[in-house]
Amino acid sequence: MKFEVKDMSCGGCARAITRAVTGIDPAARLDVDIAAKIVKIDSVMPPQRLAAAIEAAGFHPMVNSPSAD
Ligand SMILES: [Cu+2]
Repeated sequence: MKFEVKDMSCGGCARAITRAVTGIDPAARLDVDIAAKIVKIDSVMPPQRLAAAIEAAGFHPMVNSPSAD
């Protein structure tokens, strides 16, 4: 699952997002690219749950689909 998080701007944001996601799925693996504003998540949780957790941390994730630009 890949999200674009445009309002993520620093390591603090990345940590907050990581905490939010591992809060709902402790086994989740994240790959955060702050410069590209992309968060890749390997998790058993459905995408909408992951997005909701990121939103609850104060960010605005968008599903990054390769077919939409
Ligand atoms: Cu930040």
